[in-house]
Amino acid sequence: MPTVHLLDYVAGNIRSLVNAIEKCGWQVEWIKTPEDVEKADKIILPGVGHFGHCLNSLSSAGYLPAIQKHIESGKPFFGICVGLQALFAGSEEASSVPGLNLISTELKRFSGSNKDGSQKSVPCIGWNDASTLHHDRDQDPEGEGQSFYGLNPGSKYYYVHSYFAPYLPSELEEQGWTVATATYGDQTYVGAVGKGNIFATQFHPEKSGAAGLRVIKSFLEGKMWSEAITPSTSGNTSGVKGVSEKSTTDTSTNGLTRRIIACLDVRTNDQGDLVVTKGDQYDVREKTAGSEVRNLGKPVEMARRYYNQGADEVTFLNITSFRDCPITDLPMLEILRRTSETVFVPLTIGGGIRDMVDPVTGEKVSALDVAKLYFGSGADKVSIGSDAVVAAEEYYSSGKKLSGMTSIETISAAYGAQAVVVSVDPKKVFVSSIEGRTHHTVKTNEPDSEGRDHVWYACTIKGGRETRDLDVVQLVQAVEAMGAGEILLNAIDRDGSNRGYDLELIKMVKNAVKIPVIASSGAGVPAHFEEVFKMTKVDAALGAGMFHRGEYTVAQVKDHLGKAGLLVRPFEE
Ligand code: 1PR
Repeated sequence: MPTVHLLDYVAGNIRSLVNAIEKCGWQVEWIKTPEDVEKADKIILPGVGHFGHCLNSLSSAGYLPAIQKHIESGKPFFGICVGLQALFAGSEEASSVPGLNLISTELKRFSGSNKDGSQKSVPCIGWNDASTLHHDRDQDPEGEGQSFYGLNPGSKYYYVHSYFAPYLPSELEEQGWTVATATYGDQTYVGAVGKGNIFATQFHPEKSGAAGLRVIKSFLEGKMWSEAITPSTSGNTSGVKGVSEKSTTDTSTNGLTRRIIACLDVRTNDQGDLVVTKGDQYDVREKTAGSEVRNLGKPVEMARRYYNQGADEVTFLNITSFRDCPITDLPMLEILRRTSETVFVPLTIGGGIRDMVDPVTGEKVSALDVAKLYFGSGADKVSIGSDAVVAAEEYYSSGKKLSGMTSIETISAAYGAQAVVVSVDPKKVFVSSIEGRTHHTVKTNEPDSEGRDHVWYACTIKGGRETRDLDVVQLVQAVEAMGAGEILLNAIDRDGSNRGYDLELIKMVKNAVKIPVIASSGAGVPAHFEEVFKMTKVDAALGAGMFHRGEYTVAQVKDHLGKAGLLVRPFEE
């Protein structure tokens, strides 16, 4: 097998990149010292998290001059995400830290609002283009009707970032660069860029399904230009093919596709096997004699099935994680390792991300160490539930002081906000009026049997087993301040009900934060996804039971959305 060298200098969360490279028929060798850079032929520099942290780590370990030399010698270089940003002069994220300055532009932070006053979530998380090719044909006659490193105009790629390299027309082309752009709201930026032996993408090709694997393969095989291809789409072709034409009417997404997430609640059943289960209002036991844990299938197989149906992300929640277990036996590690071998879209893992004491060794293990294990096994994001509620309570009782020690803060500082999801399990509390309420309370269109027509949403911990005196708005605002990058918004009253999402809850939370919000709980038919996207400004929608029970596929949901004029990612093989 041919070899490519990978420089994993800080984060260690690049298992899926290794898997993607291996899927393309190459093997990975690690760069462990700057001297290794000299010996390498092709280098990939993945980057994650904070620009300053990445560049400083590279610099203090002596890698920057080695990379510079590698590039100057004409050997192939591929930078991914912060690996692309490293090519630029610097970034607003850390203004005193210089980049490699191969491109003199400074990276900027996305603004949360567009010039027309419409809003956009930051970080930008989702699928976008890298297709509009800008290329100076006088300098380099190639490129006419050709694909640049396998990039395809019909394809979508997975981006997750708060900072971007602004695209300034013709500036880069005049210097011989070829640029593929993406647009988020009113800001057009560099999605991919290349010149000679250098290539870099802001998006994550290893997380961009078949479209991304094509890009990695093109780099590995040294195919800067190749015949443009019409990607083969299958399974969910009908609606999805029609989507691109209709999608022009879907203008409220800031350019991203409507993100559909398949969620697998996982726990050990009474026989000791890890199974995918699904509750009704979080009760996962059958209503028959024996009240067994509902067993809907095997986690790895099901994740693969949803990937093949076109799911844009897969989330695993270990729902009995409040029980301590030895760190080396964390049940989801193996599931992640195996899933990330064949599933090339983002994987989130939730359950048990908190400081803990190993029940066998008695050793203290920090939330960051737990998260590290998951990232090292193939997770892209970790989702924090109970621990976030406790941290938010402490945040308010200390007069909104950040301790810097919470799981959210420590993981966000090391891996970036985009890697930290907070999973919220709110429960409705009915009250007669807004008067005298200290909690964020709204009027509801669905009063309870006693006619009370106002509600607030109480946060719960331990999978809904304990209700706290903290409302959902307080929680999401606190975790946003701590550095969470996304909210996974469940609703215990809707969970497993097939009645559709709780739109009142979603609107309330969306209005309270700038970070992306994922709607969850209640999806029973594809029209519920259409409803939540059309009636709220939610960033993504998650489904579980309707997929697990085989009532609908992810592809059918996307077909439905496409026919309803909403922009979805075409599934490619
Ligand atoms: O508190 O950090 O250890 O995390 C525990 C995680 O496990 C939390 O994210 C919590 O939401 C989840 N959890 C705990 N108990 C349950 C349970 O069901 N008994 N599941 C549970 C939460 C909710 C959704 C579900 C949607 C969609 N599951 O993820 O998939 O409601 O369902 P639907 O489409 O079928 O309606 P920690």
